[in-house]
Amino acid sequence: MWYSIGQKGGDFTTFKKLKLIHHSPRWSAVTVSPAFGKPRSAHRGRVRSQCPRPSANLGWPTCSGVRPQHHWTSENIPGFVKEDLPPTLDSTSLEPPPLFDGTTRLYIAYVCPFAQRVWIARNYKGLQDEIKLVAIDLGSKPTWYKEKVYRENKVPSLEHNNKVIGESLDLLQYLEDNFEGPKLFPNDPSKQQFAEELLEYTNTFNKTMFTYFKGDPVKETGSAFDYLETALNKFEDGLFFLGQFSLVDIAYGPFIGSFQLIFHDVWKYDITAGRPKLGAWIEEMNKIDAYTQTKYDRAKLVESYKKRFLVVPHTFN
Ligand SMILES: N[C@@H](CCC(=O)N[C@@H](CS)C(=O)NCC(=O)O)C(=O)O
Repeated sequence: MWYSIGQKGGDFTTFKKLKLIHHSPRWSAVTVSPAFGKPRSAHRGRVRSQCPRPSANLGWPTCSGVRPQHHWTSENIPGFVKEDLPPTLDSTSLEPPPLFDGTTRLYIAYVCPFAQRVWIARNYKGLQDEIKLVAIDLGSKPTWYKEKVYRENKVPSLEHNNKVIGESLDLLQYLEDNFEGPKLFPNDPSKQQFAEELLEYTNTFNKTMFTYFKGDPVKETGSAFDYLETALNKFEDGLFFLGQFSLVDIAYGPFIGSFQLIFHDVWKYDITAGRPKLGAWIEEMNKIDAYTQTKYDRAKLVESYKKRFLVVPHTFN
């Protein structure tokens, strides 16, 4: 029932896989670099304990079933420090990191919103020591990335348990299933259902934006932002899409954050005007260190979007 004809590629494909994760205990649909053997079930990774460590139990209900009302910020994580980010590796980097040496690595590009999704989840779950970042220059990739790490040659990808997997939405779920930390997917079935709807919409949302950047974006994208405004009205127990912070916020955060800047800088348009819920959501997101620490330099981001979407025809996915 998840294989609708006529919708292929991008995040929709990813979303179908996400559904499988939730409904099949034998799910094995993660993207695995063919260079490194047959796809294997994500659940064969490290077995997550039923009760995350107490200090991490600040997200979705886990053992207690009681939903905490706060999320991680630098104020409530003892000893929380800003991470020193690794340098970006480009084509002058001749050797990959020591692959499959037992280290878990998240390959990202600082400018990439898809990679940012997974990076945020890794930060929020407090996995900075457990998952090392490797930053790639998308404009001048090291040749070893495609040859030895991830044949798709895209970011993000995650090296874990002797395999490399990709697709940002799959990876959000993979972190949820295989690592400790605050839960990012709700237990409440009505929230789960809405989460699925919103995750499915991410692809449409992003495509709408990228398509109309070259037209009249303020006019043409209004309904997509209105969709989000309506969605943010659904649950009243918090300012996030499902009330409490979840992987839905992570899926949208990097994109909405970037679009807000681009609309402001290029078209002098405030995407939150007349959309109070969206404004409040952005404000709330900006209180979450796990997210703000992944934000790219504003001027460079705008420049990169202008180059990529406003001058030459694009292929983002
Ligand atoms: N559907 C993928 C999309 C990933 C993607 O398109 N990443 C871009 C960077 S933002 C990429 O690596 N593109 C290849 C390139 O630029 O050479 C996901 O959700 O992870």
